[in-house]
Amino acid sequence: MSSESERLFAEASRVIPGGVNSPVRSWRAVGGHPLFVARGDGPYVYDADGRRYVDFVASWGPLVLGHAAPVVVEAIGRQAALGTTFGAPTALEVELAAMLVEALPSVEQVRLVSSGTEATMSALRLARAATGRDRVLKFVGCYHGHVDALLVRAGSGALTLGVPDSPGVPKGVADLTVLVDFNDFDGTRAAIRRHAADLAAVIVEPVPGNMGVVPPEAGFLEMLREETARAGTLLVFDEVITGFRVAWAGAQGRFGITPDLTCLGKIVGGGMPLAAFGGRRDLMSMIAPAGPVYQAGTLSGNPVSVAAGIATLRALRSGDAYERLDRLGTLAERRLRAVLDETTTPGTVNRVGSMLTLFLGVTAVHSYADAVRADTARFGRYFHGMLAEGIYLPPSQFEAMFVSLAHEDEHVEQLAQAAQRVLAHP
Ligand code: HOZ
Repeated sequence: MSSESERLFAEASRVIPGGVNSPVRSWRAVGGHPLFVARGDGPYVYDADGRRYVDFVASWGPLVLGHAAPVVVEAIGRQAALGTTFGAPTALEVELAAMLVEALPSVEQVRLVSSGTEATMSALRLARAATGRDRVLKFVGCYHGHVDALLVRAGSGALTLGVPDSPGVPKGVADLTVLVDFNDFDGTRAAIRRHAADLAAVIVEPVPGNMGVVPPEAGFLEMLREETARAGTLLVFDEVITGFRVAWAGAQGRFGITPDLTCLGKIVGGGMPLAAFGGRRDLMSMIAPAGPVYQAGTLSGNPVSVAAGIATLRALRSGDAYERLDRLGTLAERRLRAVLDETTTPGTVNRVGSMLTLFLGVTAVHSYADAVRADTARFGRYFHGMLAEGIYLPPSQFEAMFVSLAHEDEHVEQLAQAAQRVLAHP
């Protein structure tokens, strides 16, 4: 029987490339057609056929309060009624910028943009201008949006779909990108030293989430800080996923590292299109119109997005949000590990705070090389089994799933019991 999602996907495929507006949404890696979502409510999404799922995708990270959180919906409605965009400064954007500066000690000034890609692209331009150098170093399997220079051995949809290097990226641009393996101390140190004279920036997801979650090994981020400082290279933390996710002060707060520049997105926009890049005042004051490095956007600091972001950050700042997120994340990890044991399924769970990945077919994942050894065919069967159980997971082995403040223990228990049933029948 064909479903409404199937019908919509057929129609979408006629008018949208691949039927989706971002490749990770397609189910190429797991097979089948994507669910078309009709609405979300707290921990749940409802598809176009009216079926309900416990959602652990969270729109790929932004929805730390869950779907349609009343404080966010109210803030969006209030601002929308006053006007949706002015192309002029507003008081709200000053408030959000001040919240970001207060939350992240490394960020003295911040520029609001509309997407994570814009944030990383602009941070790299600034790093190149500030250092007078051209090369950037990135880690294989890390994903920083679809910036030309960073779409080289990239993670997320690029890794999932097997196109980590995109046609259309000029060779001259890709050649300026130095590639190393995350958690490879010696290789990274050697590459930074070898390219020091021309290395503008090292950009890193401090907790990679785009090859599945791969926690940094003890001392790795510290080593990056020391080596970049020695080389006069800027350390850029891409905290688009980890910002306000793994701690109020992001991964830099959780691990106690001070980057030169930070990119934010997802949670800072409260589920609306908003991102940011910021850092030391001497660097940020090079951004136009304060300085010569050009960066601009009609919808930058969009008031509706800013209102959603402020409402979300206020909710996260009050009470015990991060204790609760960590507790739920710990519970999910513990229960999924128990399921792997009980069903004698080879696999492992990587987690930092409320972001986690269940890897199948590999028993330890510390690197990209470990991640890509995962059993993606088995993951595809697991994904569809979980969907049939009413659990909505990212449709790729190489992504993070998220718990949110809308989840309760019972939702984590539903996740574990569904996984138990699905993995018991490989
Ligand atoms: N970072 C997101 C997934 N890992 C990107 C979402 C998208 O590409 O649509």
